[in-house]
Amino acid sequence: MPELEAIIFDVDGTLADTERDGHRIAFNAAFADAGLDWEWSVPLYGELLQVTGGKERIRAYLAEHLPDFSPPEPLDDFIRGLHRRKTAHYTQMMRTGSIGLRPGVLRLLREAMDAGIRLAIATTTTPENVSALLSAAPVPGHYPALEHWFEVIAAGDVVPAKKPAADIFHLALTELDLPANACVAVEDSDNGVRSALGAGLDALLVTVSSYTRDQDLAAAALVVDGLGEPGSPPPKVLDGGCADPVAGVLRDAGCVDLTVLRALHACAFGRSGD
Ligand code: XBP
Ligand code: MG
Repeated sequence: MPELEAIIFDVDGTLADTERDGHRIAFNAAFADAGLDWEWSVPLYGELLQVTGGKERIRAYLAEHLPDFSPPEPLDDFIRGLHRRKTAHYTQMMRTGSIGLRPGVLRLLREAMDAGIRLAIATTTTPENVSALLSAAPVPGHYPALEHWFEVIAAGDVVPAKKPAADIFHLALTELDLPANACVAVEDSDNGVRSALGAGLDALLVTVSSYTRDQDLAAAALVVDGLGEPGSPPPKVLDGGCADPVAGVLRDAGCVDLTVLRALHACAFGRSGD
């Protein structure tokens, strides 16, 4: 069985809790720019998140909530234009650093990079959004900008089908030139779980986010409420097929670090765990 060689991260909800106070606000700002009185509230947006991808989400909203809406131009063009505005608002917000990385993310990325573990991203969001988030994240002086820590950034419309399809994780694996069993994936949502497992990424860690803590995520190898930080209360184990064997390692480590990810990897791919 291969050693752990790479970690593939989702972005929204995983690296940063961007949906409620980032994407949602940007969608509403784009609607206002277009003179539309649509307002995606916090609970409504939670329902709309079942459809991944911003353009797909607008289309699904229209079909479900405004079936009689008649766009001022062909629907595809209208949605594309709205979404372009949304991306402009979102990237502007991210550039001002309005949403930071989740606790423990920078620590874990740094530990992985220092240990020679390769880093990748597999996300539904638009590539500009990833760049804006990562380039605003503060990193220690001698490290390059966070964006450059990731060898592969697979994002947005580059695959035929977005999550929960497995395409974006397949693409990340192809670009890494690694088999799924040499990787750990980190996700936050049920759509992400289906996508990662569909690509054979059984060593799947889920860190639940504000919109996903009530979802059924039990198919993942380990579900926790965050990565945690040394000196803070350890993450709570919520679920997962490897929860029992890995919980002790997590307790000893006090936070999700490389020892925890290696134990998860060993459990998921059937080694005795060393
Ligand atoms: C994230 C998403 C994204 C963002 C919007 O899903 O669903 O669509 O909400 O991004 P995941 P765009 O975390 O599972 O990848 O508007 O740029 O499409
Ligand atoms: Mg996500």
